Amino acid sequence: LPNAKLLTLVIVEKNGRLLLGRKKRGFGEGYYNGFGGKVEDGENIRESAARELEEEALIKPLDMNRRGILIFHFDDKPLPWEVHVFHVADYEGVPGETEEMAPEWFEKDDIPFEKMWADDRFWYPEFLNGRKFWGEFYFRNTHILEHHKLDTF
Ligand code: 6U4
Ligand code: NA
Ligand code: NA
Repeated sequence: LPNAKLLTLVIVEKNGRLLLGRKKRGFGEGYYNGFGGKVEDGENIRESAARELEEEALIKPLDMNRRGILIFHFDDKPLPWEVHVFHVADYEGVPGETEEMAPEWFEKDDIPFEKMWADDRFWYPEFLNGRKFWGEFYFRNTHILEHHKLDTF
């Protein structure tokens, strides 16, 4: 997507559970989410995703598969966000709390959607089924999801 802000989102799935982080500060504070952030100048998307996982959860991915792209349109932000979603099945290290995130494991049938971004309940099921997806979500006042479309491959 031209003129979009590039971000990453990494979700670790190991031993049948998902590792999510409760965001302690900044955008999405208080929400559970995967790990990730803005792609910086001079980085490619994949290395940026790995860097964010290391910075925010203190673990290094041993494999990383891109599963989807999410486009977020906000009526109160100038540019749409293009979020590249990665699946990690194995890692090095021990997940730990950082200034930004408090990691927690969740059973796949117990994901805390009520404390997550409104789009998540739509695409997590596809993610968990191993499907590739492309979604576009339109938010009002940052948080209210007005409408969306979601394609799977
Ligand atoms: P800095 O400024 O460095 O603290 P940075 O870590 O680069 O920030 P951040 O944490 O603001 O970026 O990135 C936002 C994170 O939230 C990214 O991983 C993408 C994710 N995200 C944003 N909107 C989302 C949404 N609607 N649903 C979702 N994840 C979203 O599941
Ligand atoms: Na971040
Ligand atoms: Na960042």
